[in-house]
Amino acid sequence: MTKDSQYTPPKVWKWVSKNGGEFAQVNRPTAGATHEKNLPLGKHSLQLYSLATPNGVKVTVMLEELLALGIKEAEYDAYPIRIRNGEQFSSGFVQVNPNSKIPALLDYSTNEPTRIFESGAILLYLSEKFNALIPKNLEKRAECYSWLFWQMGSAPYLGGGFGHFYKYAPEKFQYPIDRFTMEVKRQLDVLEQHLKDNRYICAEDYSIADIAIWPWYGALAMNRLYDAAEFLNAKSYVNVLRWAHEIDLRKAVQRGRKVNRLGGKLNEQLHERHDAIDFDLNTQDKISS
Ligand SMILES: N[C@@H](CCC(=O)N[C@@H](CS)C(=O)NCC(=O)O)C(=O)O
Repeated sequence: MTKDSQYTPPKVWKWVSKNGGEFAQVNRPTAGATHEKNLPLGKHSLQLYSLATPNGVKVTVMLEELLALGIKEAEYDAYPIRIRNGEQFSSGFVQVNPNSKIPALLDYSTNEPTRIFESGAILLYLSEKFNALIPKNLEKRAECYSWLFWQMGSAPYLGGGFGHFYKYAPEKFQYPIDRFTMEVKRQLDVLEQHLKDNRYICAEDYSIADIAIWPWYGALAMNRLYDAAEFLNAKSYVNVLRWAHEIDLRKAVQRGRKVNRLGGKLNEQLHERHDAIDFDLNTQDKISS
């Protein structure tokens, strides 16, 4: 970084909304609703408001995995929230998640509708509600919690740090790219060393820890995130890749990845999901207004 590009922070920071960044239209320093709009409501007990980003995919994969286990109560309606259009700031969405981030879930099967936000909380809630995809034994469960929370703590370095400065920032700066690349490679190595001796994250059983970590680090290693696999020398993380490819073959994962996906190949998009049969229908019919 040259001396000319150095920034001297003012005494009090002021919001410059047009900073040239990809998300400058929606990012803002205040919380709460910007406009009145109710959320759509479908026929199932579980109502998901999300998008097929890594955090969103965790939840749709989880629900598809529960359905694949034969748990019919996990049927759900999933509606896309267009975060680039600011839909996360509607009054309806803010009531479900005051933090205005996808994914957010409403469960109408409880006495009063239960709201759950934060993808990790949603995975835990669903695994406990249906007693599935989480180890039964407490010690193994503890290991699963540790990796789940490891993911929740590490993803902001990967997404908000590395992904932001490597892919989305209006200019490329070496300092933040070096800082976050170092951390992301360290995290990949944590996984690499762990997966050398373990088939899945919590040893022998596929669990919510895999479901949380795969859409981030699995996608990164398979070059589906930030187009950064070569830059990160992802091929050197052979056990992460072995694990990522194994999970990628799961039918429920393939279904979950499509739900609320608004871009990319048409046959990989299912804008709204209300029934299993929706996967077989023309996705154009599912485009919501
Ligand atoms: N810790 C949250 C993070 C969720 C998150 O960052 N969601 C992003 C998409 S992946 C979002 O909604 N961004 C909209 C915004 O920042 O306004 C979780 O895991 O649920």
